[in-house]
Amino acid sequence: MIDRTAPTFVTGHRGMVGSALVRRLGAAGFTRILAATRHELDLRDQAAVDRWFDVHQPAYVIHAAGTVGGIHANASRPADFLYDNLLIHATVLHAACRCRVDKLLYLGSSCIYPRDCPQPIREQYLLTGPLEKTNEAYAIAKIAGLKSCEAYRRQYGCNFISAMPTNLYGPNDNFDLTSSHVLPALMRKFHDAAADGAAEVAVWGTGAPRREFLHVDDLADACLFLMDHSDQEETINVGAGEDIAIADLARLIRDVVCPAAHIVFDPSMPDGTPRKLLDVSRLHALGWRHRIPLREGIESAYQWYRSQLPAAVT
Ligand code: GFB
Repeated sequence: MIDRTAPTFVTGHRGMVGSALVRRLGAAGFTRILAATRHELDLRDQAAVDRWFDVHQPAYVIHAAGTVGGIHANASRPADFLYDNLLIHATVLHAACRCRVDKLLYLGSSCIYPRDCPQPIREQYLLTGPLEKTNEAYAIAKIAGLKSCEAYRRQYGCNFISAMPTNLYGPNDNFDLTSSHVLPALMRKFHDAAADGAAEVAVWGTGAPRREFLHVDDLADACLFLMDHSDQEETINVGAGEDIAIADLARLIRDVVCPAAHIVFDPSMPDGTPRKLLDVSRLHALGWRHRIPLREGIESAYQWYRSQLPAAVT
């Protein structure tokens, strides 16, 4: 187990993943969780990141920061996604190596795997085929980060490990309809439909693509588990092990949020990858499994969403 009293830096602590990590580490008794807002530290600035590491001397780093978004944000802002993420991963890994941190966990994304992978997707399928076009830029930056972890291990002996989470959801998700992922977007659309008395909710694409969803609290738990129990170079998929068609996800969210709404599909919007189900047998073999079933997770995420709204619109 890693030392609960050692300084532990969570990058991106205001985001959905970073904030879940801070909650999880706090519950596990970590006494020195380090964090920096975007305003305090621009992770794209190597000199600033080096200075920050010199001053704070983290023993551990969980690297959850990044410029992220759903299919539309990825497809419309590829330069930002590539630039920000290439830099953010490069600066943090380089500073962590320079400061000789004891261990770093790098978080990737299931979109790093080839678009038309056999399913479920095993870790060894990385770089065996072309990427999905809608998120190619983001995926390339994420692959560069993953390969950097391997390179720092080989050249400098750094204990950098990595995990590849599936699509995530939960508290502190992004609910902006142009930049969010599907689950928070649909939650908001159905909520707004209930509030406005609207009969129809538009679901992008055909509804046929399949996605796997993991509650972010499960991901945070898996991250702590890997920090405690894995030192291996090979990346590890983190998922729930089952997927669902977007049309069925829409029905599930409708049932929780606004059962009266009618779903209409908008085929002018992209479907993206047809299917993205991770093979999680490597993680299961280490002894970790997710706990939060999808419907229960959606119900609790919806409660959280409502708790954030002004009283008049909940
Ligand atoms: O979650 P999502 O934006 O990202 O979309 P990806 C998943 C599927 O849901 C796509 C459909 O087929 C969307 O067309 N969808 C239906 C919607 N209605 C909506 C809606 O209202 N909003 C959104 N956003 N989607 C992202 C990647 O891919 O997943 C990233 O772009 C990253 O790089 C992330 O990997 C986890 O699963 O397609």
